[in-house]
Parts: sequence; C-alpha cells; structure tokens
Amino acid sequence: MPSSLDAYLGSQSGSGPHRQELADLIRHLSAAAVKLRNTIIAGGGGDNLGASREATNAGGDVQKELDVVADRVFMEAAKASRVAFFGSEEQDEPVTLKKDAPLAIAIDPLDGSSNIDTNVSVGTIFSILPVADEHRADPKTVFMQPGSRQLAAGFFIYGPQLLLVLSVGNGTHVFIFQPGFGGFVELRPSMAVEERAKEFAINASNYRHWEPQVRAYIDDLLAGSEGPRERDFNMRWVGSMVADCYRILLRGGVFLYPGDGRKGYARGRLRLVYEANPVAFCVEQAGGAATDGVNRILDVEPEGLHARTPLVFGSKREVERVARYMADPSALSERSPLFGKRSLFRS
Ligand code: AHM
Ligand code: MG
Repeated sequence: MPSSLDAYLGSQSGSGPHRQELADLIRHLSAAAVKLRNTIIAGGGGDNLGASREATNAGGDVQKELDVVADRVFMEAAKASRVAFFGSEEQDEPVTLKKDAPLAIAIDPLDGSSNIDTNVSVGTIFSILPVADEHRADPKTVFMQPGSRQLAAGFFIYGPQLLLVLSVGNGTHVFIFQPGFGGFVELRPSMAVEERAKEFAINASNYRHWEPQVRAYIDDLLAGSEGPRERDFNMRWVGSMVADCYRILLRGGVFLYPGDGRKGYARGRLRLVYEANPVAFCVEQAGGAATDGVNRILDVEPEGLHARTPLVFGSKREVERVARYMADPSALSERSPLFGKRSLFRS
C-alpha cells in the first residue's frame, strides 16, 4: 500500500523550522486542488471556464474565468493556514493574511491558461517561503528572497490524473489523487532526472525573435545525427509548463523559454517567483538543473513578485551545455566543422 501524502508530511514534520505549519499548508493546498479539479471536470456547470474576462492580470495576460476561480480557491486555502502573505500571478500586490504567521506563499493559480478551453493539462504552481520580522513591515520584500530560501515548492497537474509534484527540500516526490481513497497517495517516491537529454521543449514559432546563441543551440539539436550532436532529438511543447516539467522529470530533456526580441519578452514570458523558482526547486531536488540561460535560478534575487526570467531547466548536462552556448559565443565553435566531430562538447 503506497503511503499517503498525509503520512509523508507527518514523517517530514521533524526536520527544519515551521514543519508543522508547512505540512498543514500543503494539506490545505491539496484540498484546494481537489476542489479545482472537480470544477474543471464539471466544466464549470455550464459556465465557460476558458472564457476571457475583460480584465488583465499583473503580467498583462487576459484573465480567463478559471484563472479567477483558481486564485480564489487557493487564497482560501492560504487563509485557513499559517500564512502571512499571499502573492499571486492574478493579483497586482501581495495580500496580507495573518501578519504574524511564519509562512508566505507565491502562486500561479492556473498555469497553462491558454490550454483551458482545449482540454489540455493545466496546473497550479506554488512556492512557500519563510517570513522574517523584517518582511512584515514591507510584504513585497518577502517575495524578493532568492529561490534557494524556499521551504517547499511544487505543482499540481490537472490532467488525465490529478498529480502533485512536491519537494520539501528532501528529494522530489509525486503524489496522485485517488478519488476512492479521498486523498493523495505516493506515486513516485523519489524522482531522478536523467543527466542526458533526448527531447527538447521550446516554442519554436519564436525562432526569428531569438538571440543567435539560442538559434545556434536549437539548430544543432534539429540537425540531429547529421549535425555536431551526432544524434537525433525529439521535440515536445505542451504550452503548460507543469506538463512539460513533469515529462522532463520522468524521462529527461530540456525546456527553454528564453528572452526574445518581441515587445515585452526581453526576459521571456515566465515569472521568477511563482513559476521558475518552484520548478527549479523540484528539478534540482531531482538531480536536474535550472538556469536563466547562464545563472542558477535559485540564486537570483527577484526584483519583485511579478519579475520575469528567461528559463532553462531539465537534464543537467543539457542545461550546462545551453549555458556554454549562452555565456560564451566562442563555444559556437562547437558547430564549426573543425571542432564539431572531435569537440569536448560532444555527447
Ligand atoms: P500562464 O501562467 O499565463 O499560463 O503562462 C505560462 C505558460 C507556461 O505554462 C508555458 O510554458 C508558456 O506559458 C507557454 O507560452 P507560449 O504560449 O508563449 O508558448
Ligand atoms: Mg497563469
């Protein structure tokens, strides 16, 4: 019999500060995810969950009905827990809940919004941070801590299965919701991302907007067995990062959302605090790597709750290779016929 999420959280409650409060918050988030899953399955009881509203969120994206429902459901979960500050993609400013409580949560309540009406997997991504006294005077600062300070992070996937990918800093574990049991049970005890990638994920429609380094890297993957990599790569792009991330945790690969030349995309599309940081935490805890192209994501000090970042994550060796292309254009010599075949970069 696999162990339940509840039992797992209980077994982790001794190690580190605020473990009881953390476990309690994760339990409330899980219950909220089940509620949201039920709403999604019911299709909103006649309402169109993928319908666009008049409003846009802090990042300028048009809000869908389900974005707003998800934000409400998860804010209720945070309110029921020992959470001082709630920072959401769907709200311009952090909300103060229980000012003296020890935890803060940053959340993308509905990741993959553009997929809602097409019945493709969507998700919720969350990052749990500690609150120190100095943060209480100015709540914004709590979300300016680097991702390495996260106490726990994870994401739910609303797909054919309702999954929770979770790390409390002790490996990355996957739980599945079992309706018969009424809760989550462990599906994969400890994830280990393959070091070597066979697949890549990028929105290739932006090719013409990318920097030359990104183009060069992708060109080399596309050249497959006839190029400098001397092997073929497969491509997948779901458009919901949670689904792309889970696939990479399972079978390796690399995900890229680089900055590009479109207006507003100089730092890519994804948000550091509630998208890149939690994903980076889970991926690193599973032995993978995550960077902004060059620097480790978890070391970056966010400029604010909604700051964007270029993001590259997945199989360690592949993420390191991307960094070589990005940091040192002379590494592009990897592509020259002179170095190509004998290059140390070859895998
Ligand atoms: P969202 O939180 O508004 O849904 O945006 C994040 C999503 C990611 O899940 C996904 O990787 C990316 O945006 C897709 O972007 P694009 O439509 O540019 O391919
Ligand atoms: Mg979103």
